[in-house]
Amino acid sequence: MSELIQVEVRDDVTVISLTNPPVNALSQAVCRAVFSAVEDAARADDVCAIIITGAGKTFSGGADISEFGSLQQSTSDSEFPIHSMINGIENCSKPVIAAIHGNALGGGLETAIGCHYRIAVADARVGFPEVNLGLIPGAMGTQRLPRLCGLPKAAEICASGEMIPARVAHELGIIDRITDGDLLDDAHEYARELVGMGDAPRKTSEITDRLGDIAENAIALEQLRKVVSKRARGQESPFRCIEAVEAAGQGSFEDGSQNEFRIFAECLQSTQSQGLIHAFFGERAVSKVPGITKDTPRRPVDSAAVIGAGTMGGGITMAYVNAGIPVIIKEVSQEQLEKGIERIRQTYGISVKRGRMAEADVDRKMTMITGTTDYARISDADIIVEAAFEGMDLKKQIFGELDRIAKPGAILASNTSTLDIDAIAAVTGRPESVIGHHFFSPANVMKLLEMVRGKETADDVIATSMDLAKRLRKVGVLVGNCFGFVGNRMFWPYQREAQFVLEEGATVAQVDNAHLQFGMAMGPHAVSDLSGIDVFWRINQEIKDTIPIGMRQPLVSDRLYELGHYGQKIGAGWYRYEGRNAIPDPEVQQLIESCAAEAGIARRDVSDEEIIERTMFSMANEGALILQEGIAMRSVDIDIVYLYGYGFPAWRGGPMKYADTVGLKKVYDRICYYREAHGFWWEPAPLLRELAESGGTFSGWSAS
Ligand code: T1G
Repeated sequence: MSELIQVEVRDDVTVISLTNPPVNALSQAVCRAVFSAVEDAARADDVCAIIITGAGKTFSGGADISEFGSLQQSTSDSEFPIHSMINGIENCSKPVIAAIHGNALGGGLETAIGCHYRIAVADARVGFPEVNLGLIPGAMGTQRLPRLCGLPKAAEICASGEMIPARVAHELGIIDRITDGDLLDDAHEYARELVGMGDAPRKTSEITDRLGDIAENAIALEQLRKVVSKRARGQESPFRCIEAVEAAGQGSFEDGSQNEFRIFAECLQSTQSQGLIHAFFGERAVSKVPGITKDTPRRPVDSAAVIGAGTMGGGITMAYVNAGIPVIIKEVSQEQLEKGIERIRQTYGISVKRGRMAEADVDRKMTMITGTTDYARISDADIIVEAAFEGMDLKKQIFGELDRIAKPGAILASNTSTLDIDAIAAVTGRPESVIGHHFFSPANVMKLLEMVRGKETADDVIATSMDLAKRLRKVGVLVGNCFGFVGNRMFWPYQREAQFVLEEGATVAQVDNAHLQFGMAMGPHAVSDLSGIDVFWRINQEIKDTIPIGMRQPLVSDRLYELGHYGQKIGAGWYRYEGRNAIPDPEVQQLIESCAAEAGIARRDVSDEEIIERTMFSMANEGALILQEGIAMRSVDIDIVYLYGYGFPAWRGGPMKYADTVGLKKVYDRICYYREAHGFWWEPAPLLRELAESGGTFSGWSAS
């Protein structure tokens, strides 16, 4: 008996339990062990049926993703033990039943539908999330699933990667039975019934009456492709899923399986899959902070206070309340307080209108929010999050007050997006309790929470903050203290170059469209209009004294500010707005050209390729400086900041992973070219030069 599975015979039924914690990943070794256990049971005279289940909290989270690097060179499915295991299960002469709790995902679901029958507890979930890794189900899932739930539905499940509740899966025909009792007892009962019926085990691969009509399927799949196109942003795997599933209705199971394996192998070797797998492990890696362990003390967070009921304060309040933590909001006036709380209620109301929440839920959450204009009322909060106007003087004044009233041990967090957390901490007598919690707007939706450690921030405050990110269902990334921290510090060169290329000849729409084609959620100028040109202007005022005299600065955004073009919120910025519809503005184009003429900048055609190089390589160069300064611990921390805070396409892995994919030698050479052409801003980071010369990568580099 291997330690990867447990096998026991109970009432002449062999029970095979996957015991590969934490998610019973189907490693090659697990697959081989299951295969031989099924063969043993098939030969055993005293065994009449087999149950396959998962030990611990789940059935199986799928094939072991960490093994894919070694599998990328595989060219035939015979090298994939998961195929042999599933085919061995299906070809077993005795009934094999999957008993599912927790999740049956990816290869886990493929194993379950390779079994002859499936029983699940009501709160189990099934799904094919391979698409989120840039893959498709690669163990005949695209061929068996349509045989259970019909081809269009199977394609939708594969292309979306969504988890399906067991009861829905039961209605679709993917699961045969739902139990509210003991899963294994009921699975045994099911086995006895099946054996008693005496029928040959039902092979999923031989079911054909659910595959439907080719022509009708083609129409449904064409519609699905249109839906997928709207959200794919350049990702290919959803379309490859549809391609593989469509083949299930056009030929034999064997042909469809061979076709699936071909597509799977192509996806496995794609840079998109490498980027998405990097993102998958990266999202989990960032929660691992050197020096912070499960034994590091934590501080309690059972109540919170938020300073400021504006857009950010309201969003932060909702994030806490959604996690079940009550909030007192402190504002300067009753009017501002009431306005802010009403905005929260209205935001919840939108979710009710969209069917995402019930009115009763809104009422319950609103009872968890109280307000005050008196600092004394928030003195007992476990954590106080300052979300006031982005100005250092005001933040210092607030933290001076917080230091005076907050109870001992309270965590004092600032939502500052760029300012010096050490300067803020220095106005208190408890700098060890001060930390940056930089939320991204809208704070109740965006998953990124940039945690900014000051030089005196205590380990228990960091540990508590990283745990709190998970409670708030955010991705917490710990970063160091510098202007703009990681996200916004890299966003400056990105925005700067996006403006310089306008002065040199590109149009606003061309720059934004080039970025949409790259896979960004929004172009840089649309982002500027959304965040507010006035917001960027104010932050620029904070840093303009730090920029050496004579350095080239963007010319147009300040002029837009002076003209009152603050962006989407006033209907005019880089674009004119009809509602949320952005329309290129000839007057802005005129302004760009006149600014360039005044500065003596010769206009020329600027290619999309140059636009992307200018913004992406300048960001990667800044990221290299951030790494060598220790502001980010690993390049993957930077990548995750950009995936979850800035709409960077996950299938590119993040700005540092993208640079690795391009090749650091090429990135370095192009930066040297732009240095010659455009001057100081393009000084190559020493770390980038070092890695380019040594053939290294950002993801392979570590500070130690
Ligand atoms: N392989 C390897 N490690 C995995 C894993 C997997 N499939 N799933 C999770 N882990 C690790 C994870 O990195 C973390 O490690 C720990 O387990 C706990 O994960 C042939 C090709 C299952 C819903 O895409 O969605 O099957 O950080 O924190 O919140 O067709 O994990 O502790 O060191 O996420 O309880 C398809 C991926 C694979 C599912 C559980 N399956 N996993 O969530 O735990 S490809 C997936 C998840 C495949 C076949 C194809 C979630 C979860 P560490 P966690 P969780």
